[in-house]
Amino acid sequence: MAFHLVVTILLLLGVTESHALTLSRTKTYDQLRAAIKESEAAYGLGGKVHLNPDERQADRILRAMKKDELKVVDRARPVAGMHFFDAKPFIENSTVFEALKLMPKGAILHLHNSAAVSSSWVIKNLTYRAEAKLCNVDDRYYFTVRPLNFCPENQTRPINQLRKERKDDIDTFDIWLESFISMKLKPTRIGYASTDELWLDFESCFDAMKGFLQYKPFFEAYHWQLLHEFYNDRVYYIELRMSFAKVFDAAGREYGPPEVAYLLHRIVDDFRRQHPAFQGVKLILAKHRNMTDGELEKALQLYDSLSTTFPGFVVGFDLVGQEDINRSLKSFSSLLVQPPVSSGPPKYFFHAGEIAGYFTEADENVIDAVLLDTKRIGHGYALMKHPILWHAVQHKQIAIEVCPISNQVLGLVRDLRNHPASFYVAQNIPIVITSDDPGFWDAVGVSFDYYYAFMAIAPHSGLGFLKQLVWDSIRYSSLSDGERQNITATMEKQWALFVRQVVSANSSATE
Ligand SMILES: *[C@@H]1O[C@H](CO)[C@@H](O)[C@H](O)[C@H]1NC(C)=O
Ligand SMILES: *[C@@H]1O[C@H](CO)[C@@H](O)[C@H](O)[C@H]1NC(C)=O
Ligand SMILES: *[C@@H]1O[C@H](CO)[C@@H](O)[C@H](O)[C@H]1NC(C)=O
Ligand SMILES: *[C@@H]1O[C@H](CO)[C@@H](O)[C@H](O)[C@H]1NC(C)=O
Ligand SMILES: *[C@@H]1O[C@H](CO)[C@@H](O)[C@H](O)[C@H]1NC(C)=O
Ligand SMILES: *[C@@H]1O[C@H](CO)[C@@H](O)[C@H](O)[C@H]1NC(C)=O
Ligand SMILES: CC(=O)N[C@H]1CO[C@H](CO)[C@@H](O)[C@@H]1O
Ligand SMILES: [Zn+2]
Repeated sequence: MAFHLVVTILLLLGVTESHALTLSRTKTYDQLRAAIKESEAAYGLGGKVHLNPDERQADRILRAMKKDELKVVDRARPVAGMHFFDAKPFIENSTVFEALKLMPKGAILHLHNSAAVSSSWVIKNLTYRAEAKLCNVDDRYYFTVRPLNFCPENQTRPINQLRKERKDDIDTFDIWLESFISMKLKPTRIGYASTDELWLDFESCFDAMKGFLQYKPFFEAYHWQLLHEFYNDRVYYIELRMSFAKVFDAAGREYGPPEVAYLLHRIVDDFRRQHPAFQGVKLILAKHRNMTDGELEKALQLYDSLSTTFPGFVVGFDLVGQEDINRSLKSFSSLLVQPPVSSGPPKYFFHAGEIAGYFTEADENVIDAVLLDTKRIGHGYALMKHPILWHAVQHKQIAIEVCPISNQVLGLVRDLRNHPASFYVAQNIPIVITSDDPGFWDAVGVSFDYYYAFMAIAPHSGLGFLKQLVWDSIRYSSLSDGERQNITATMEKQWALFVRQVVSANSSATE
């Protein structure tokens, strides 16, 4: 719309009553109102994206679908405002979701390997294998293959044997197994669990899963499935956070971090041979933040050697875990600024501000992340409270890795229409949409997170917003120039195909 209308709005918002009166005589109320809406849409994330004629048609169709869907439901309980555990069957029924599943999503930039694969696959596949065992100690259960040092041998049993004993009720048995690695099946699901309670359950899922991923055949099958689930969800590239825990094989041979990196590299290569459109995976070394200075030093040295051995494959460093009750980034800052390694500080991809506010130093982790020159911020949920930082983040083009369902499941926000990413979208602060740990909450891939981004976080958005998110996921990745060229070529083809699919699925909604 005409530039002078924008100027009018700005004047109107800043000027005196008499000015406003004059203006309202020259422009009708409705015109000004429409101009405000239009200017806001153009200002926010995706507002300046160019759409070709096909895309404009797909945009109209998507907006019509969205409007239908937001209108049809019970207005007191719109799906976009529901908790994912309750909303999932409705989302799966949605035509918007159908379209989002078809959409090529570029890159996934925030994902933890041991929580990435759907829990149902882990149960239906890994626990049915002969080597799978369950250890029970202190009222807790751990999947494993070989005896764990904290679990007496007489408390470790083959899962198939246990399952046989329940032959009358295998479904219940399998759901019980799944409850060790699914937040949806934990007691905290019901009621008003505190952050600490939710995180205890969440960490228990990682603890339960760990033993399986240390066994080479399981490690390989699991990561193959990971690539498969994300590729099926139209993801072409992944930056995967992992701890590089040791792996052992059937003969008892142990594989240290470099060999684990090599194993994964081979799995990805094999997958790419079968799926040439898939660009690949890069790894971010992610260690639990409950460390001593000495342990952090070792972790930084490990990163140094891995990134030297695997340049372009091991590309970053991160600290993970519940922020408010653990050490702050500031408490580590001198080591992080000047690590005791020859090649200088790593590229950082810090989790920071995944927090509602607990009045600890860790509340300010976002400040330290930016000072430590983080390339992206994991979650950045608390960024909204730091005006200097949102300007810095915009200026330095530090993307916020937004994980809507994760934030909901871990209790930061109940209704995703209230997620601070709405503010980042309105302010055109760069974000990417990603899924964090989908396997632990009965999601798969990243489409469910895109659903909430589109329906709850940016309810007035259309195809331009989605296009911006998808292309930004490549822009803010660690891909090299050559790799960028290749994935861009793939994405352009897939995107055009997607747009045509949307248009042809509904040619009636054209204007
Ligand atoms: C999904 O859609 C079908 C057909 O419209 C309907 O019968 C079913 O109840 C819906 N399920 C949910 C969970 O909305
Ligand atoms: C697990 O998955 C692999 C490959 O996806 C398949 O070959 C194998 O048969 C499955 N195993 C079980 C027990 O379902
Ligand atoms: C398991 O073995 C330990 C000794 O190693 C013994 O003290 C304990 O009672 C045994 N537990 C069961 C359930 O048999
Ligand atoms: C830190 O966290 C890891 C992962 O949860 C755990 O294995 C380890 O025991 C913890 N260490 C301390 C000192 O709490
Ligand atoms: C890009 O793709 C071509 C053709 O598949 C391949 O030969 C080349 O190595 C790729 N470049 C990079 C940097 O991956
Ligand atoms: C086309 O869009 C309308 C809403 O504009 C929707 O009701 C209808 O189900 C869509 N048809 C198809 C085939 O998707
Ligand atoms: C040093 C410290 O505070 N460590 C805590 C980090 O968080 C875990 C739970 O996630 C606690 O068990 C540690 O005590
Ligand atoms: Zn995370």
